[in-house]
Amino acid sequence: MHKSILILGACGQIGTELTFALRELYGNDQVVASDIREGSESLMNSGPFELLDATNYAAIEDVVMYHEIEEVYLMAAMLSATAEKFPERAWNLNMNSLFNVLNLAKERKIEKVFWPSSIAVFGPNTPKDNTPQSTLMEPSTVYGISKQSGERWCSYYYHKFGVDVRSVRYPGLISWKTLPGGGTTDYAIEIYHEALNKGSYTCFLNEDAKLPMMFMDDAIRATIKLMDCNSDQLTVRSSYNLSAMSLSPADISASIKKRIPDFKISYDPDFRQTIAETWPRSIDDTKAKEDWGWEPQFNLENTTTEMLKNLPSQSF
Ligand code: AKB
Repeated sequence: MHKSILILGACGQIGTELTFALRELYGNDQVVASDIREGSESLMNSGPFELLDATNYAAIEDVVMYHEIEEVYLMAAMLSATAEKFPERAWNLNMNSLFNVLNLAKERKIEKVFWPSSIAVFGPNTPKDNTPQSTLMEPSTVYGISKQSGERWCSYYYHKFGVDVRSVRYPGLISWKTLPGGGTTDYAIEIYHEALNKGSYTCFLNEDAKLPMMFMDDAIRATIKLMDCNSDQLTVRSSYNLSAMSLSPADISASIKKRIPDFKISYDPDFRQTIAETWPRSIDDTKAKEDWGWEPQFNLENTTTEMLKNLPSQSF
């Protein structure tokens, strides 16, 4: 099927894998990767790439027009831990980039938008277990506030201007191809790296800090599936809850120990523990299942197998 796609933030943790997956599906030349910096050699060499600042409307518009783009995936964002250090920069990046793509769609220069939300939209007063799709949301982090505002704007642009914007609330994502940067759930990747490289890991969250998590392959599949379905299947235009597993550092450590018995973990929680305490432990994603047939494929055991099998071949 012919489809021309632009990915903003293509060199990040999700953007990299999404670019590869979409290029595999629609052809290398159909998927334009873009970022404010260059990415890995394999990403840069596998198809068109544009150096692009997602906060610059005119620059995005130029690229959209030049490549005759129909769909935009906006993956550029500042994540939870970094955003606490640079609140205004985080707000500017996370909100202005979203307005840019929503306005391009409103002006009918593009047809469809994907924008990622996060479990960070929930806050300390949200029910923590099996968190419903619609519930009390009072995010207490800079990142969470930007994501919740973003959800409201997506819904507004859909209802007011007919903009076809689609979104999921990603849990923490575990991946081996690209390192994450600046998130509260990054420990779940660092732990595998250090298990292989050092045999031990000091975790910045408490051992029992349970959070919703997902293997990257599932997240990419969910993203593409949501973007592929008919618009009239979708009843949620803010963002869909999405769930796969609920994990604490102790759970991941136990799973690693089954394969690396000498692995040792210690705990030295920092400010990210405070962030984690405001997020849900588990998520109810019934709506995503009902509306567009979402079903995860990875649990902790096959995630650990994939991570320990693939990480040694990766050089960062
Ligand atoms: C983060 O930890 O900030 C992200 C997220 C859950 O959105 N991984």
